[in-house]
Amino acid sequence: MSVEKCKLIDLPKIADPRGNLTFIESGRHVPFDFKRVYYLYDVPGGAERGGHAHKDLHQLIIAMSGSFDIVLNDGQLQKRIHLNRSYYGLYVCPMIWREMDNFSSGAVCLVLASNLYDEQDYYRDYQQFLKALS
Ligand code: T46
Repeated sequence: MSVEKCKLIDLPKIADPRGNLTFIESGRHVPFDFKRVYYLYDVPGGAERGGHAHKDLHQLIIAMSGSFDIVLNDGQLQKRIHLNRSYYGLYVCPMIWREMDNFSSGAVCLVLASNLYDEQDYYRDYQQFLKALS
């Protein structure tokens, strides 16, 4: 798995003078079926989240409101991505270390995940993550 596999997905957008609408169908607009939705909000200025990798989980990360940065790292390559549109989703494949920072005031980060929450799926120690890669 490499950072190159993580990509921005342009989600369908129905433009309307009454307000725009975006929809996501499991397995159709994202390259996996999702079983869980969670969101980060009320993130204080200067806070950092993430700091882990997943063994098997696929995720789509969307800036529903406001903006933030995600740094993706596959042990070799590192890429910083700024998310600030609710019609773009960042697909993150398994075995990618991610860190999130630079949250704007009022930012909401929505995540679609391919599986239910399982702490056993996490690498929360960077050295262990690197060891697993090698
Ligand atoms: C990721 C980034 C974007 C649950 O009980 N259920 C859940 O579905 C989640 C995601 C978390 N939790 C518990 C586990 C921890 O006790 O909530 C607490 C905070 O979780 P964590 O430190 O993993 O939060 P973040 O914001 O650092 O990371 C989360 C996701 O875990 C991760 O998959 O990619 O958001």
